[in-house]
Amino acid sequence: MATYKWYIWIIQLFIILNIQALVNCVDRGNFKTCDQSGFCKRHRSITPGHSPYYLEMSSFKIYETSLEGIIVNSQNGIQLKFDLIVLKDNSMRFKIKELNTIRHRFEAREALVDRIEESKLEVISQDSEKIILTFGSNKVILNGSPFRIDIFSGDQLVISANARGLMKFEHYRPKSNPKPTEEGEEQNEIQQQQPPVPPEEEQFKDTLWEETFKGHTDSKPYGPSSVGMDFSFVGFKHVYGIPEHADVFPLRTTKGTSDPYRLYNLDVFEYDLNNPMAIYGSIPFMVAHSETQTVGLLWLNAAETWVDVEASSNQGVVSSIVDFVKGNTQIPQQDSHWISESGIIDVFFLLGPGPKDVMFQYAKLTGVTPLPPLFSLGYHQCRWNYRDQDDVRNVDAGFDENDIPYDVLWLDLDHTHDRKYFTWDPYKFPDPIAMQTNLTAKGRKMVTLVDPHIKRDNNYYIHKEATDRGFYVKNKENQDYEGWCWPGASGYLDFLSPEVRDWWSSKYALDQYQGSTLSLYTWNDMNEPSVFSEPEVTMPKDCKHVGGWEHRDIHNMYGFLMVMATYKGHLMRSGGAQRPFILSRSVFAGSQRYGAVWTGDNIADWNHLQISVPMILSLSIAGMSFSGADVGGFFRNPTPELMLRWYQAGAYQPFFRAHSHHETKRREPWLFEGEYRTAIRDAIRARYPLLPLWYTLFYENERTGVPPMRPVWMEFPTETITFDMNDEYIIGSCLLVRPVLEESVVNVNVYFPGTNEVWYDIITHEKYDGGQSVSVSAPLSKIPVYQRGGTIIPKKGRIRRSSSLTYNDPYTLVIALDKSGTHANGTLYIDDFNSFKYREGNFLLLKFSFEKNIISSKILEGKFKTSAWLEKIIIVGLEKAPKSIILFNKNSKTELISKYDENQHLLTIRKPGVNIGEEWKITL
Ligand code: NBV
Repeated sequence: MATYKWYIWIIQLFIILNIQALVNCVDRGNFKTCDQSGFCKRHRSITPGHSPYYLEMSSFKIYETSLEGIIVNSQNGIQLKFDLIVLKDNSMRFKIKELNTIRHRFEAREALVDRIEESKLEVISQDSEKIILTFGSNKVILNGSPFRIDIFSGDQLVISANARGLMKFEHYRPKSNPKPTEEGEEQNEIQQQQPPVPPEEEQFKDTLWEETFKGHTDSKPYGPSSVGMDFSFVGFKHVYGIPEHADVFPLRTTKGTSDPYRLYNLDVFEYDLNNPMAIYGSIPFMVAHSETQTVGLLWLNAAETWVDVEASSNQGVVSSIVDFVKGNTQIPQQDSHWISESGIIDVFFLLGPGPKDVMFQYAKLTGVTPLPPLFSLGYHQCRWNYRDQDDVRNVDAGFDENDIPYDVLWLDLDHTHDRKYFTWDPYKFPDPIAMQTNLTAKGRKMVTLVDPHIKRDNNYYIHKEATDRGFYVKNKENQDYEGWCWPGASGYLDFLSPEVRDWWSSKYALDQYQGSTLSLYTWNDMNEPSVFSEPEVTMPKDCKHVGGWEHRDIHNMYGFLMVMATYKGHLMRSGGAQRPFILSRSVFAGSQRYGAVWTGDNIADWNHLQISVPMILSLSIAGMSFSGADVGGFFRNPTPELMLRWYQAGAYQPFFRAHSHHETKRREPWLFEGEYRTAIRDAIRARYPLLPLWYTLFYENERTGVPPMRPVWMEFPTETITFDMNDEYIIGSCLLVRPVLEESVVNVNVYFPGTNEVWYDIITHEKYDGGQSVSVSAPLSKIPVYQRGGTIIPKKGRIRRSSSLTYNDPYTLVIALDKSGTHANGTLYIDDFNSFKYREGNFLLLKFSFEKNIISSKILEGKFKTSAWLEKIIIVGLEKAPKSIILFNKNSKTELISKYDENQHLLTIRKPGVNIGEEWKITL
């Protein structure tokens, strides 16, 4: 205890001095390498090709949608239960856990949606060597000895499990010299049933039952419990995903070159770039993509996980199978090796075949981002911290004075009374309701920060209730765990407990959270969880959660569970009437069901701006479709040029929020000089006309799982040139974005995908043929964004103070004609922008098309009354001016006025004047 106090004192000093703002980058030595992590080292040292695991072929039972059997470890005789389940939508799952165990293993069920539909399988042959089964057009070969699973999409082998024989399942076992535990667990009895520690683990025995890192000892009362397996993606040169890492989009080879990618939610501020270190979120989902096939793999495990990736040389074990099947030696392959500290082996294979199919399949398992309220797609203004109500009033007024729209003002940590969440500093924020009302009068909202660490102050109602009701995570001695965070000594709520989650949800009720209104939304920060006083700045793994689970088992889900409860709290406080908006720093598979994520404490430098694009893409393809990075960079002061370029990039990314550390210079958008100030203002304003597009895309995302911000290959799956891209992406299927991410650059290379496509600059309407790279001019005022020919984008031309004030504003349709100049189509989704009534059919999904000189609008689905009308249609790429333009609607016929620009091939049809919710037709 004495050492602990001393340590805390040092930490306090560290905070007071704010050392983090002075150092240049993260101190890597504070975070474990694979070598310093016993289980990672044990798995990584396995020699490929000698798997001791075999399937007990006589053990198999086959059911309609699943089969089960036994896997045996020939080295120690340990038996494992194997379940294979075929799922609807071209997917399949298998699970492996101990058959007889002395301790249950955690399964991350909460990450999945409630009901996962299964589908029929057919066993086509079974003998003493293998079982062959099919589902849909897929085939699976279960190889008996050694245990291996080969999965074919059609005739093509796409994934092979344990082909390299790296599977390892560390069964629970008693200590050879068991120390009595405080609960007096049944270890002695168990000891008699269990075999001794296998000889191959001898060399690692020092880290099996205890591990020390930086002077902190993990007591590991249950000993080694890790699981691991290899998966080869056959026929693939590219794999993506497993966020969150500050790295490029296509995953690199780690084997032999660096540590594996680490998935362990950690508070790593000022993170280093281009490396596999863990940061705030962990989504164990990988996507492999080639010109002909896309597949996905979800490794459902909430414990610390490491993933090795290796582009295979074709000499591996799998190549022999491929050669056999294909008669081909030149098939590329990406090998991956997944290693988790505890839990079961629970793997989902998503067989595409296309990238959007994989997104849909992943959504079927882990859910989707529910359609966000419109305001949350607008611009967000944040700073650590807006000091007091006057500050808030001035910042808010600054937007109006400078004619800049914004939707949400954010209050960080210091709005609270002594860092007690759900309270307000009585001096700085004496009247929070009036402050929020001032914002809502302009349609704006507010967000406050609520962290998971609770100040241990007996006069604080949250702490008192949490203590009295036993709601805190316990330490290894079964006492309330105490860690050090912003408020000083803190307790950490046990969000694994449904009872704690319900209680937490209730705290967001308007009568509980004093000073809150329905326009106040929530930011859950520090929920990895971050604990300043502990190794790796997080909770010790031997802490205990409800049900006897160790923190080790659930670590990567802690933030997910917190946000789950916050989301429910927001739903409840409005009686289910309003859509919640929650931002979380820590994420896990399935977090998308509860809100948005941002990439944490980045730095105001060009490299961090560059990495934000692949980081957001990685999150996007792993379900977190509502993601963004702190615009401007959190730490340090951006140059005006960097600030501007970051605003320009952020305006075309899903979550658009500027944020900064309290020690940086104030940087509200109007605080920059001259052309920077104008261009920053223009960048924020550029977001607003496109909100109808973003909103429509998020609606589609809720239905299909396809993210609004997409890698170019998701739209152009066969264009190999796009597979390595880190600086270009597509919004929906229609807007190609190549933000300027480099200093002093006034030209950028844009690759225009699709040999049969044309692209139009959204400002100049200049036309570019697809299938080529072009150096385009990008002076400070320019954001290189291009509309794809053949698409129709709905916009709203009037920029008001916030998006809520534009609900009934008129629309403009921008029709960019395809290469033949004859076709285009697009969709628009409309509802009340804030409630869940759309789920009862109160919405409109419209389809616009341009076919051979007829423009039309059709209601695809839904019913909704809007007073918004269509004020303009712009047609880009029209070869000549039409002789007449006639509108047909509701039995009437009207000639419309237009203007044709010969140089730009641009036709503007003025005031069609129809209600946007009606069906109509215009002939040219
Ligand atoms: O609450 C203060 C900050 C917050 O502004 C930032 O966005 C979070 O990522 N928070 C981290 C805690 C401290 C950062 C040094």
